Amino acid sequence: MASGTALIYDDEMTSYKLLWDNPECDIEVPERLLSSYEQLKRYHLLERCVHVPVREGTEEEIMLVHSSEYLEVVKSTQTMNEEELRRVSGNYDAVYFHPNTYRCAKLAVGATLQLVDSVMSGKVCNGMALVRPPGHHSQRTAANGFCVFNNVAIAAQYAKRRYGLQRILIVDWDVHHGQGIQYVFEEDPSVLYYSWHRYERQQFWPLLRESDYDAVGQGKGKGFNLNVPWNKVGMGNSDYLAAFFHVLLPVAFEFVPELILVSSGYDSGIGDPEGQMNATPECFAHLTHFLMQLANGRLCAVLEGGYHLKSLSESVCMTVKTLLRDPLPQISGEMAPCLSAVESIQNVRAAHKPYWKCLMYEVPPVKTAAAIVSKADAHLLPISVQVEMEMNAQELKTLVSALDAELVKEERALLSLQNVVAILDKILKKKVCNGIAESSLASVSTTFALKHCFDFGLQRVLCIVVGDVDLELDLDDGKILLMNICQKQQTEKTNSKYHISLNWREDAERNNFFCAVLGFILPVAYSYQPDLMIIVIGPNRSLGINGISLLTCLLQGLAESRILVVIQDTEIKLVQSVAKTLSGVPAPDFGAYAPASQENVLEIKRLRNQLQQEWKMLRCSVRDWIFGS
Ligand code: TWS
Ligand code: ZN
Repeated sequence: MASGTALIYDDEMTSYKLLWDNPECDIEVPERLLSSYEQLKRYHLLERCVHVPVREGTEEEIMLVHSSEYLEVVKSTQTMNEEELRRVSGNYDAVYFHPNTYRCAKLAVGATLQLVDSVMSGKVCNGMALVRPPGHHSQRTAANGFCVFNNVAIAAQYAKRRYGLQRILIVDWDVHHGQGIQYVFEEDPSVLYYSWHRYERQQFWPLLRESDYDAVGQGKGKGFNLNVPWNKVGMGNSDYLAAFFHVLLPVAFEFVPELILVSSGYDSGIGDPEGQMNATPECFAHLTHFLMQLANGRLCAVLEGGYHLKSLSESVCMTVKTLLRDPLPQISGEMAPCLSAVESIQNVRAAHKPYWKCLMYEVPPVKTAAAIVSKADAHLLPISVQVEMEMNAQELKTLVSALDAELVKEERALLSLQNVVAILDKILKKKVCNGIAESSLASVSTTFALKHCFDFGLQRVLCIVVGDVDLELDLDDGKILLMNICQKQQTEKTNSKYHISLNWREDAERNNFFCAVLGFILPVAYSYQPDLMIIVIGPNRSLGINGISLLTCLLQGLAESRILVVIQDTEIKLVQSVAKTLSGVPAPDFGAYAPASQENVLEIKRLRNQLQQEWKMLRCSVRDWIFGS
């Protein structure tokens, strides 16, 4: 087995910088390379490495990932004046060009490929390339986030071509999501991409939905994209180690990579102004050490971000020192991952469960989500319930306008949708099983939710309305079965197969709702076989909290337990009880059995007679059976 560590660096890559005032870009400075290189010298690590010269990446190599049109754009910046450079830079997000950028970007690609060649040829076992510009954000036709050519993505394509590799692992420990790498290999099962990143529920740059844990890859590449989104800042050594132990390493050992490429950004380290994380330089030694146990030790680390010069250079040294097989430093801090980290880890594991044996017999995903008006009440819900933020306003508008152009214009209506859409979306995408949403206008939000369901491709939705909520629905096609449980006799409406009114008056003395649920609602619901259920609780409800909980409890046998409960009037006791039931706690105690009132019994009898032709599970006598069929 090869030994030795390559170090690839050329000070020509410090020859470009930001030429104008732009606070968004002024952190990406030549000193990042200089200080890292100086620190390697100071620790006498440099002299222990094999020095490999850089070269330019060729156009053919760059075009393994990028389009020729984009290559021409970058090439054209060589001869531009400042004004032209500013204009081109402005076409991209968080990017600046300098006349030397093109040359350096080619050197960064070439340095990365030199490293791959050194490792693959057996000249060395592993190594690091200190390069600028970084690469992981850049895309087929776009520069992005200081990145011009995608050094690591090009290296993976190159290694596949040149060395016939079938499995490459890319570990992106930079604090930003390398969406550029994700896009290149999304459908490619031969490249496993792992990234953790500051995400904060999509509030952190690059603000992408596809940075979340449920982006698992596409087509043949499903299962080969691992995103660990950090929803809080301040993640430290134990959080990073936990993500390695419980997500990356089990999957990586099952994947059996032939080569590891590390998108080695150190803005995930302590002190970095971008990352705001807490991992100490020693942590990178441990991360490196774990990865060295895979792929026969064939590991290529390629610099990405890192803006706190001291933290950056110390962490670079820790990485190189470990590659050189020095003993590992002690890792500091209490060894306990924080709750937010564990939550992210659990979510990635659940999302990847279908694709990896090591995750298969594991953690159930979060079952219940709640979106409530008063966030201060969140602590009153069972701890297993995931409390959602309201949906991002822009995302909501986009979603709503696609289905209902009029609705978007009404601020109040739109607001009432926020919670409902956020939870429904989670249920439809199977991120959670069921959920509760408070909504100020249950009629508007339920009507919209139903539209959204059918747009998503559902066939049958059972909608049970308790209280006064007017839904404007077309109920002829059987895609919705609407059951209205109300107090007042609705004289003008007669029951039809898909629109049923159940007049029910709860008796304060006796809990007798069993009679309605067992004798009517469940048999009809089971006959219908819905693929989602929506329970809407409006004003003037004729059912108490216990009755609503019982209903919710027993309906969980249908639609794979997919239930959305929409509650109009903020009522924490009700939310609490329903949340308990949805998360699996048995129905509340009803006290001693009491038979239903005469009035209620007659109502159920009337409905059964009326509808048993249509809903055959209502039959419970031979007479029903013979005369009904
Ligand atoms: C780093 C892109 C703030 C928050 C998020 C400087 C202002 C600023 C610039 C763009 C940026 C930064 C990377 C990529 C990177 C921000 C800023 C993004 N950007 N990628 O304080 O390192 O790996
Ligand atoms: Zn970064």
